[in-house]
Amino acid sequence: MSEQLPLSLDASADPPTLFDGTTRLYISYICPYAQRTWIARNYKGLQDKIKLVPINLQNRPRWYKEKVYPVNKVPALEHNNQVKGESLDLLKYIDENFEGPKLFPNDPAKQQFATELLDYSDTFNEVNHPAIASKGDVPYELDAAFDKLEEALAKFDDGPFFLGEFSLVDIAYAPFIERFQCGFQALKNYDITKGRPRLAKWTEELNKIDAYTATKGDPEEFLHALKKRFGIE
Ligand SMILES: N[C@@H](CCC(=O)N[C@@H](CS)C(=O)NCC(=O)O)C(=O)O
Repeated sequence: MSEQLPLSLDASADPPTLFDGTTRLYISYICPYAQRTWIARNYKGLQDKIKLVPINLQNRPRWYKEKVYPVNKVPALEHNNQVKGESLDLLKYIDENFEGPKLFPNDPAKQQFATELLDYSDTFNEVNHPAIASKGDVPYELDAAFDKLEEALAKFDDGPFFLGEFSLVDIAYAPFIERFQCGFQALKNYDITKGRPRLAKWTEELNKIDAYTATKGDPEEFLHALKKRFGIE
């Protein structure tokens, strides 16, 4: 049965009873960084152990910055009387500190490749964002960035994911690829999976994972947010 998602808390909402022993994951439904941690929580089957607390970023409650996470961004995890942030750090933290299927492999070759791909994820996003706003065809750098992913998917052949089996690397990329796939198709008529069979298979297999599909956003909302962010008519 799918989880009943809580409503986002805005400036008028009271804070939760902080540091009462409840583990809370502060997210925003529209934030790709937060989505990473939400997928990890779902995949490890921690729906009853980690409570989702969605925040309305446009009309944020003051207590979030003042009492929960002074950095004032999502995601943040309240656990064991501490609040931690940064989505990639949180993926590892959730994997190491909670039960459920492992997201980080034991194989040293896979661990090393995971580190490389996680390090590359910010660069990948930095190439994609201006490409969406660029005039005319997509720039060469964008093709190269997706070709790099296609190549990475060839490295381990024991499954369709970056490290073969599903891992935190897929989780790190999924929310962004979801948005870029939709944005490039709608705004540039560019299909990121065309001529990239491994990436096509990756998206197909990803979309069979409930932990991920339960977190997917509305494509219309993505487009609206992208157009607003980049001033596209
Ligand atoms: N590096 C951070 C980035 C998190 C982030 O930028 N979150 C955005 C929402 S998608 C946010 O909270 N923005 C609020 C703000 O900057 O005021 C991570 O990976 O967790």
